[in-house]
Amino acid sequence: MSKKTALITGASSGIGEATARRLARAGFDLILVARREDRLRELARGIGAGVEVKTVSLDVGDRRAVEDFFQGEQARLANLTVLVNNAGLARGTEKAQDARLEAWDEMIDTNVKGLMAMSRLALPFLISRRGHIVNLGSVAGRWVYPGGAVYCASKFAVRAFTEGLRMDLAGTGVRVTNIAPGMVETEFSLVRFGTREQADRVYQGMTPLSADDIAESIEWCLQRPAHVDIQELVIFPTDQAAVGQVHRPLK
Ligand code: NDP
Ligand code: 8X3
Repeated sequence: MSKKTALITGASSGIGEATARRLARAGFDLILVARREDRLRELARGIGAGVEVKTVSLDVGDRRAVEDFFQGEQARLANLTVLVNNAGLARGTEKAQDARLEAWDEMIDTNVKGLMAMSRLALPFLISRRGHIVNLGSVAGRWVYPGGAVYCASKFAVRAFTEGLRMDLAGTGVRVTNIAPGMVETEFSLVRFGTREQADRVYQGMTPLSADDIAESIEWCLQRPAHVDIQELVIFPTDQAAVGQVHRPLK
């Protein structure tokens, strides 16, 4: 029987990287996507023998590049069973009236349009194998916070898209899951704020989730029997009672 292939976007860091390691151990061949291909290659080198790993330098927000990727990888995609739409980012926490439009474009292009294009183009393969799409939403896709208008809007869109996909795909056997984490210590805050000092302050005095906590949850969703679809998982660190309510006992 042919092996199953998982395509993971944003695999050069954080949750995507941890998910790649787990799915490799679970026996999937991998297609790993991100802009920093050197990081992907390093990750691929650390994954043991017996797993076929293809690394692809791709900006998921670049529609033409995404289309070219799908066009060029038809043979490898024939075994596509899992798409993990993880690539995403936040830029800044400025108030809307102070924000840069470029930052808004980057979040929408990556978190929303990129995720939608990847899903649309992967669907023919996933339908033929009764596959599974896992989207990285966020608690920011349920609760808005000050300075997060556009990042939150992007994650609300991910949740709506996930629910819509489930409806449109009813009867195909394809499962769709929205993973909605709270605070996970990855490069996310470094990308958002730009300095290590500001990034470290986000997690100071509390115990955040790790990338592998989320990867484990993703793997669990994939391992449910074919008749079980986890539509959404909301996962907070114990120290985060709600968006904006963080307990910092170690401070
Ligand atoms: P990281 O910054 O550690 O990882 C983000 C990944 O996305 C990187 O591999 C990056 O790779 C990739 N990426 C970003 N932009 C693009 C793009 N245009 N094209 C392709 N790849 C891209 O953050 P996380 O692991 O924390 O984030 C993963 C997902 O989880 C995101 O969607 C994020 O919104 C979500 N999330 C994160 C939370 C957190 O607290 N950390 C909480 C809730 C959700 P490269 O730069 O090489 O392209
Ligand atoms: C990332 C978590 O709380 O910074 O999605 O929005 S948060």
